[in-house]
Amino acid sequence: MKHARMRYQERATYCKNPLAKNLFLLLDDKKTNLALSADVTTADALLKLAEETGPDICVFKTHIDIIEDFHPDLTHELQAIAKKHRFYLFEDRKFADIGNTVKHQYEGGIYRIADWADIINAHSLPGPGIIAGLAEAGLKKQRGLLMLAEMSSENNLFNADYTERTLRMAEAHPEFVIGYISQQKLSNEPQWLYMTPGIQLTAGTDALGQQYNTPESAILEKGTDIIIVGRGIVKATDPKTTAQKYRAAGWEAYEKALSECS
Ligand code: 5BU
Repeated sequence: MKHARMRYQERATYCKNPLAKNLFLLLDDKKTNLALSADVTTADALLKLAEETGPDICVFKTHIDIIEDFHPDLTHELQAIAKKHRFYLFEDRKFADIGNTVKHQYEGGIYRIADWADIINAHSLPGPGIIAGLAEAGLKKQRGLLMLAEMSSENNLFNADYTERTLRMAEAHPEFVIGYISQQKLSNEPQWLYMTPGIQLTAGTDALGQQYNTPESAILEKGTDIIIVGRGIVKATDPKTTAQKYRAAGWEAYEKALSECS
């Protein structure tokens, strides 16, 4: 099914969260809807990827707890690269506890995620307290939260009712929730951003249940906004050139979606 399409910059006018607004504007300005999932395990590899792919991405997604030689300077350096190449930092932490605990996990510990990650994500499973807890730490720093509404892995336990209830929970916090991690567009309200993992240039699976769709399938057919690509780029012989290919595929799908409904 094709979805009526509005330009990202027009969507920005509907956002109640300042970061969401700026991110939508950046997409059209920089002409990229590619997020890199930087799943590497050393600080040097992480910084190298950020430098190499920075000019071609809108979001740099981390799993900061897989970095073997983490040091607080790393996040400062990442922030400097993000500023230079104009992309946002997204820590894919998938918070999933009570409000009080997630607030500590977000602000404190070794990683101090709230100090450097523009975007974080959370499961709705614990109920709305998780959003309230994260918002207490994130709102004052102008951060944004994505709720996990669907996952890409096969035989996951998400279902239509859970997704629907996740949407209701998010809709009650438009000042902090900026959108969803999902496999498809889920609402007709233009303010919500959809970021989609499980993307490669060829559809397929990995050996551990990951399921891949193409950029065109996500952006054009399923109506999502940003493609998240990990191994498709990170494991390529030339990540920079490969990122450019994904960028072109994602952008072409967006332009095609716009032209099909104009
Ligand atoms: P890949 O190498 O492109 O398969 O990496 C996908 C990334 O997205 C990886 O960091 C996952 O943790 C993340 N991910 C996912 O694959 N599927 C999901 O539903 C969610 C996150 Br939520």
